[in-house]
Amino acid sequence: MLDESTALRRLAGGATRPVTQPPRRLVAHLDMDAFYASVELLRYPDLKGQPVVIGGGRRHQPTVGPDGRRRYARLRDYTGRGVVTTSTYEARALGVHSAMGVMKSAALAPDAILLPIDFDEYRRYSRLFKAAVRSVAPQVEDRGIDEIYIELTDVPGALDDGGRAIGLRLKQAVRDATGLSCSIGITPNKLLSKICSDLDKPDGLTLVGFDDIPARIWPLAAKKINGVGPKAAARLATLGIHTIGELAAADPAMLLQEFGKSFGAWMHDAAHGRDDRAVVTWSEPKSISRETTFERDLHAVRDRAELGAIFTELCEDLAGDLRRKGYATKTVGIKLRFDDFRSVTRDLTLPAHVMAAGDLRRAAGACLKRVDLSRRLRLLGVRAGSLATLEELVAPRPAEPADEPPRPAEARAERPLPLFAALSTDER
Ligand code: TTP
Ligand code: MG
Ligand code: MG
Repeated sequence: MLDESTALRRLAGGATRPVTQPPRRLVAHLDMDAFYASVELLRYPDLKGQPVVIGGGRRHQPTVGPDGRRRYARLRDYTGRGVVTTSTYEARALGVHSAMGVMKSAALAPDAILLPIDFDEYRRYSRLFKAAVRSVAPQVEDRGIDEIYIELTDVPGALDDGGRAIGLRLKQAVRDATGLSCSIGITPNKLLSKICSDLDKPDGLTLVGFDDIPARIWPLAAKKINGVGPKAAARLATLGIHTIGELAAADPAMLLQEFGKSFGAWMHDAAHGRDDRAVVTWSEPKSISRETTFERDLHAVRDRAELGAIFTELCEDLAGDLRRKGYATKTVGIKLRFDDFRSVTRDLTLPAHVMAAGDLRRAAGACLKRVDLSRRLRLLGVRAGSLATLEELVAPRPAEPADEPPRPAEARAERPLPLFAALSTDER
């Protein structure tokens, strides 16, 4: 935590620091364009150029008519509570945006096409584009399904032209591996690159150096800074601060007073394009979870079978996530949301790490027994916490000659370790 005099001293020093600094560092932020929608367009290329919304369920799967032509669901026919995950730029032009209710989007774009969400496919493409980037520049920080930071400083030649050549190579690598376009910002730090990847979407490449900050960054809305959320932006607006430039020019002492020492000082630095966070190439997830909102509210007794099937499927998906990422869990939790929007969570710590769907299902079921289920449910989620990597859990093996072939999984499964028991059950 910064004390006030240090914070002010830093700000005073910062305010007079010249903005012309040679780019000793280059960082890229890469974000895929209309990601889920673009992945869908790869399998339905006939939809290119049309307004398409991703937010449906299985019943919105396209069908093939007797004439051999594909039939798509239209927004106007939608009823339900789904939300738009994303949409093509053509749909966005009609006012549709992420997180909007599908029914609301139908009022804006009734003829737009609705496609079901297929997370597995988006995850597959996510892995593909990240691997393509790593083959060009290995220092990658994962920031979610469709975006990453890339440290370019040590990539040979990257600094020579402000990052243009490496930026073009990254875009080409992503396109070759996936057929998809992305937008990249390349600047001296993460903060500026995150802003810049969004400036020329889709298929953009935006290079900004410290010298360009007044012309390129200061005219933008303050909320374009990642970390200035809607609340802070609204508060800034009441102070007459709308743009990043106005924020940069604001009296630092006033920012500290209005927003507290650390957030106030951070906002001042951010408005001047200062950020020295490293690109973090590896981190352990704290937990992995899956959840689903039901098409209609379900009751624990009256809809027992349906609820049970969804519950089992969530545990199977979660087990798949754990297996793919190489983790086992010792704390299994559930999250429920009732028809009155009240949420509850329960968790259970197990005697040993598990990763099989059946084990997750049993533990989650035990959690469920501890909840009053008289109200109907809107949402159900399952969470795996206290994660450990499989390497961490493997007991030290007796020394083996180096040339002995690795033992098959079945042989290892004979060990009396709960983890291996879980592994073998899961693979059956
Ligand atoms: P974004 O990168 O925010 O959006 P996008 O890739 O669809 O479009 P853009 O070209 O503007 O980057 O999010 C990536 C994916 O995450 C998006 O395709 C769908 C999903 N998503 C949601 O499910 N809900 C949301 O509210 C948002 C913002 C995204
Ligand atoms: Mg995106
Ligand atoms: Mg994104």
